[in-house]
Parts: sequence; C-alpha cells; structure tokens
Amino acid sequence: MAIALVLVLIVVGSVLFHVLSPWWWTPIASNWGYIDSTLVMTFWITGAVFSAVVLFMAYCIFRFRHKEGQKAAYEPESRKLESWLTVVTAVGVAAMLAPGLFVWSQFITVPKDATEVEVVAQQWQWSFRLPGADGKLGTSNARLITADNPLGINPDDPNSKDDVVVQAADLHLPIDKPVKMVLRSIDVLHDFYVPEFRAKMDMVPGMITYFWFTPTRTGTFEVLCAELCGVGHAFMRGTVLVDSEQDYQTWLQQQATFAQLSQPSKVGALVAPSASKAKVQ
Ligand SMILES: [Cu+2]
Repeated sequence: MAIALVLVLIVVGSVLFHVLSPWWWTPIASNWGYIDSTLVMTFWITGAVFSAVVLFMAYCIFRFRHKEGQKAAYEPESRKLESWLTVVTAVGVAAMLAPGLFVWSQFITVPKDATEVEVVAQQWQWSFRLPGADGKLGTSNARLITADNPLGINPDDPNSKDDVVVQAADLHLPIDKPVKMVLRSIDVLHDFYVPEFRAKMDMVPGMITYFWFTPTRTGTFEVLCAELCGVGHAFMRGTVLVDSEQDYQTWLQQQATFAQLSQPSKVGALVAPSASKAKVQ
C-alpha cells in the first residue's frame, strides 16, 4: 500500500514540478521555433507515457496485493497483450521521431542567401572566420596550423586572403540575416551551442559540420561547448553578439583579415602546440 502511494506521489509531484517550476527555456532569439514545438511534443508524449506507466504500476500493486488463500496464476506469454504493446510503442516512437526528422531536414537545408561563418573549436576556446568581400571562405587544413596561422587557413587559396579572422574573441552577427555556421574542430570533439538560438551541432576533428539560422533578436548570447572535451570543458565559453546592421559594419571594419594577420612574421613559423594536444587527449 505504501509503495502504491509513493508511486502516485511521484506522478503528482512530477506534474506539479512541471507546472510550478521556474526553470524553463531562455527566450528564443532565432527562427527555430520548430525546435521548441518538437520538444514540447516529445515532452507531452513521454510525460503521458510516464504518468500512465507509473499509475498503472500503483494500481497493480494495490489491486493484486497479497491476500490469504489467493494464488497468482503463472502466465508467461500473452500474444494479445504483446501485439497491443508493440503497436502502441511503435506509434509513440514514430510520433516523436517524425516531426524531428522534418525539422532536421530544414535545419541543414541552408537558404541560398545565407552567409557562411566558420566556427573553429579548440581546447578550450572559440575562434571565428568570416568570408571577406568575395563572400567565400578559403580552404583550411589542420596540417597548416602554425603559431602564425592558428586556424590552419590555406595561405595559397586566393579566397582566404580577405577572410576576417576573429581569434579567441567575440563573434558579431547582423540581425535578420541568415547565416550558415560551418563548424570545425582542430583537436578533439566539441559542440557549438547557443541556447537562445535553439541550435547546436557536434564539431568533429577532420570533418566540417554545419547548420543554419537567422538571428531574430539583438543582444549578447553565450556560446557553450556541449561536448565534454577535457578538463577545461566547463570554461569553454564564448560570446555571440547580434547587432543592428550599422553596429555590425562598425565592428567588421575593426577586424583584421587573414592577409593582414600573416604579414608581419612570415619567418620561422613554429608548430603550434595544439597540433600535438590532439594526441595527448
Ligand atoms: Cu569543447
């Protein structure tokens, strides 16, 4: 009886916690309202199943409790019950999965007018690269990483000369312009995550991953690493500032291009320690 009561209390407590909890999402600052709808849908399905299963357990414990002279019948298999459960589970899982797949396909179908912004992760900081006037990012390669070229940008690629390099500093984005975030890691697994944008994606060494979004609100947003990447993982924070077009242009004017950065010290490029870090991990 006590166990049945505890189970009922768990359900009531969970529902009350949901209704009364002050913990909820940060206000959205991008076009990904779909992500929220998908989460809400998943939440209702899993929440309903959770309540139903726990309440059913409580009912069974109460209804079939031990009574003097009563013996339980052994029934190891019930085809009817099994097929019924299989169908309900399959429908539930499909209902959770299907909307997610539609949203996923939109998430990675980049609109033609999106500007590319490269995010480079390394233990434990964020760097960014914007295409210059040509609108194209130059190629890059982890083997090209040196002290003078910490992001491994290809100096022989004509497209990379005017690329704007934002090394270990804040990224600015103009409001209401779609951006394609091109994600790269130069050591271990990381994950680029800005909670307000409702967007995150793993960054895999040797691979380029991406997603797109349109910032819809100006402000300062925190970038988190959402993939355990070593002892400094918790401190791997960054900042994205969504500016009005004018503020964005002012900021952009102050940034250095790859050509400018690589000019002063062409001599004796040293191999950056980040190349060997990957092996240690
Ligand atoms: Cu990380």
